[in-house]
Amino acid sequence: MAYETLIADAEDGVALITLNRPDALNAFNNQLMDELTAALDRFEADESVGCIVITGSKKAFAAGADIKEMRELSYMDAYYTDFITRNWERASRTRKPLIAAVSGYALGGGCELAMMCDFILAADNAKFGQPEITIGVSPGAGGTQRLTRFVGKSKAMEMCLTGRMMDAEEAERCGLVSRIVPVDELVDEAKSVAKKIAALPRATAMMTKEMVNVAYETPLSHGIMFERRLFHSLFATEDQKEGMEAFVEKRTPHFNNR
Ligand code: DAK
Repeated sequence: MAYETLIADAEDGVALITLNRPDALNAFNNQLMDELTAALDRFEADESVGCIVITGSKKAFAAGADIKEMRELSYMDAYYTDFITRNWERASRTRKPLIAAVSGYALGGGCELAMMCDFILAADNAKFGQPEITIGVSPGAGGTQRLTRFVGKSKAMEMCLTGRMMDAEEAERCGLVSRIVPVDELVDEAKSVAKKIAALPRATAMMTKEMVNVAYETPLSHGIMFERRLFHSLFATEDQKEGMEAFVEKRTPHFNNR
């Protein structure tokens, strides 16, 4: 598929999706969401890919949903067309590890998309925010829920109620991002982390991701039980045998993703 709003490539086990609507600071219109969905579908199906990175430009990861596209919508339009709901949760349903490499603005839907990824690497110029209230709406793609789980009620409430942006340092301090990287090194660093993940046993990575995600969705006791069951099942994989044998034999493991 030829893309017009993003660039998608894969090499060395890593897929890189670069959002590319520079004139609108990568704001999400229907076309971009369709193309992002298609790219994620494609890389999930591509056996050579073990990890996916989503990034934007230096100035903007994404400035949110396209305000120009949605400003005329009526309530009835939004409700009956299930406005931009159709493919919005696609990123959060990705089974392979998915990293957001964020430089510049990640606002509204941009912040929400980053939070749907498994973790966020932030450039030192990154700015996160849920400014929807300043244009008369609320976060609509999970921002009130995910931001609260990431940073706690007080900060999430302040950000959603005021639209204030937080910089990369504050985002790292409060656990929204895993770490900060100089802006010029962000994409290379994200690719290198992704390459490391892609070289590890695929099923183990996918199941580990499921386990961590379950921690967000269920009471702790259910999450622990879910983790236990999937942990047991990993003893059915060839890579578990290889990994542990290699450890005991003091050699490098050769995983085959089985
Ligand atoms: N939409 C459309 N165009 C945008 C845009 C946006 N979100 N953000 C920026 N642009 C455009 C600007 O209009 C401008 O275009 P021209 O005027 O040159 O034609 C160009 O990008 C450059 O922007 P600025 O001139 O404003 O650049 P500055 O450096 O001065 O400011 C800024 C950068 C990021 C601070 C500013 O552009 C800004 O505040 N942008 C809007 C941020 C925002 O309010 N975002 C939240 C949008 S609401 C849902 C799923 C998702 C959503 C809701 C529901 N469901 C699944 C139900 C999401 C909603 C949202 O994200």
